[in-house]
Amino acid sequence: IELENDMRKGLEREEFFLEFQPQVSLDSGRVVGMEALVRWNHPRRGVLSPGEFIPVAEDSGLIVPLGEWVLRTACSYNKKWQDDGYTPICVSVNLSMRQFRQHNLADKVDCILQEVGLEAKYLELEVTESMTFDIDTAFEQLQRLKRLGVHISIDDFGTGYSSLYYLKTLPIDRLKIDRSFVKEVMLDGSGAAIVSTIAMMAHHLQLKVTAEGVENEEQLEFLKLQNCHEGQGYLFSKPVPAGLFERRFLTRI
Ligand code: G
Ligand code: G
Ligand code: MN
Ligand code: NA
Repeated sequence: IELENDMRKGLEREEFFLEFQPQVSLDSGRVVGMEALVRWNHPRRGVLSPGEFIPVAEDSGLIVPLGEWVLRTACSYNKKWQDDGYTPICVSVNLSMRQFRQHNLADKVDCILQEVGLEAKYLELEVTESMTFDIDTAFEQLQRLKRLGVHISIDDFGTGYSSLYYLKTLPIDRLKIDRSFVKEVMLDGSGAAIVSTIAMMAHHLQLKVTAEGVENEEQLEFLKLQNCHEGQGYLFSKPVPAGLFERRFLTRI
């Protein structure tokens, strides 16, 4: 409850900020995207990570205004960087279950894109498998978002429940292989088998594949051999504040 009240004030006082983690094309080595990750500079506790406050935000419903703030802010940075002459890249934003259940989500996303002036193709929304459990509702919601022109990815793929039927039916663009599988690719048979199977399946379904949690060169080489399109992880960079992301990863046209 205390954290909930702090969060309400924190939203007004602009205590939240974003970090960005680069998403790298495994073909070219270029940064082709970035994931926006929210942090909270709490006045007494210091910087909190999402694991420490997203659950509270979910339970209290504050995730809705916070999620809108994240979307608007992530889109604003992306638009500003385009206006400043950097090569355009796509920004990925995580959606929470509560946001995904809102009937007017697509309208809100559309409003934010209009307001900010960002083309929809430069925004990707990340949902988890658990959000697609009710397939009819998920289909409708994703369809509304797709009609705007934004991309959709399934985050932490492989850790939840998605039947192959879901993957075939839902209008999604990308699978992000959960980092727990990537971590194990060089250790034993199963991590490698799971990653290569997901990558192959994604290719057949014409979905893009991103490997999460890429931490070393051995993993990177394996992922390239499996034709993963993109990688994200500490090997390239941890999530960094906007200014540092701009200096380190954005390139001129
Ligand atoms: O940021 P970190 O690197 O600690 O991320 C931890 C978790 O928090 C991840 O699972 C990520 O998906 C989630 N997360 C980060 N930012 C957001 C956000 O803006 N909204 C939601 N719903 N989850 C987020
Ligand atoms: O669940 P989601 O994928 O949205 O969350 C991203 C989370 O993964 C963040 O907490 C981020 O800090 C973390 N992360 C990003 N790259 C790596 C990595 O290479 N290794 C590990 N262990 N965590 C990572
Ligand atoms: Mn994510
Ligand atoms: Na993930």
